[in-house]
Amino acid sequence: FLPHPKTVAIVGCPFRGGQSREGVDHGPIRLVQAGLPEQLAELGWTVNYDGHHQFEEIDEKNDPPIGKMKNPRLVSRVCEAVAKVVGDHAKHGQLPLTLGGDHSLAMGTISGTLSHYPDACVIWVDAHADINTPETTGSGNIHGMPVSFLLGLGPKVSEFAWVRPLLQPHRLVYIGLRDVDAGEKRILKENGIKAFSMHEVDKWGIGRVVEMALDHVNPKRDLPVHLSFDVDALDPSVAPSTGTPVRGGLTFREGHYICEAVYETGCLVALDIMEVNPSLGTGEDAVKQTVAVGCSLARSALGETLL
Ligand code: B3U
Ligand code: MN
Ligand code: MN
Repeated sequence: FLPHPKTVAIVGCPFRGGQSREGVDHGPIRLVQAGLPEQLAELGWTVNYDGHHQFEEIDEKNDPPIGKMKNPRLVSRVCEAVAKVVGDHAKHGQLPLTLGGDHSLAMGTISGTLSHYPDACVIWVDAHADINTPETTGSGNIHGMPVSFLLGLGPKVSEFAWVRPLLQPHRLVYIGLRDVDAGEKRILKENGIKAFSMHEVDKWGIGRVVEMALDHVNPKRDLPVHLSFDVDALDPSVAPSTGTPVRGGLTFREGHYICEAVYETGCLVALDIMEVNPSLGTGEDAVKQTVAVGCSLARSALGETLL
């Protein structure tokens, strides 16, 4: 059985504690100001949006690193709260659309999805694998680690004990990778995790890649899908205003095709649009372009068609 939500619940998450650059906490407000709620209503969705999620503040001096992890208590508590909000929307039959904010938030959003749909699969669209453990991380930024927590890899960290490792490696697939750390490559191999890097996109084309990705995580197209889209998966010429742009990314159409094809399965139950940073990129045009792309990716995943 698969639910077919008619209501989208927008979860604005003005959060940047999973990385060090300022501005990504202003991503969600810009997406909303650009008219995303109205655009989704125009597509026929009932839109449940009552302002951004409010977070507890933890001062940096009260949140020293745990091992290499930066802002660990802040990230953990915010993600735990987001997991509850996303899980509650799912329980009420609504489709949570989380607007980031940095990608550490997906530790919360995917935990929330799995709390209600334990057999959900995850399509992670990103330039990065975000699968470092607290031991393999070079940067200490938790937005490079959420997947390892969801899979239960790496050492147990008591601050993150609330994260249930409910995601199984065969229920996860990546599209768009091109900046993966050596330790992450080892983790992907050791756990048999399927990933379509930009090499495979070039080789097979986006149509076959998405089909192969779905065949891997959802062969009968009967499992709920959580789509977690980091806008840095797109080429920096398409989405310049993001914290860690990497050249050689998805084109505008390739990014939208992924969203359209996932919508067509009828299996989508949750969506994240992450890492829009309106403080970055060269000028207001770059910001407007990135915000507009974030909105149109969301619309495509929620049923906007070209014809
Ligand atoms: N793998 C690096 C870089 C990175 C991950 N995610 C983003 N950047 N956005 C790290 O910090 O773990
Ligand atoms: Mn990411
Ligand atoms: Mn990324």
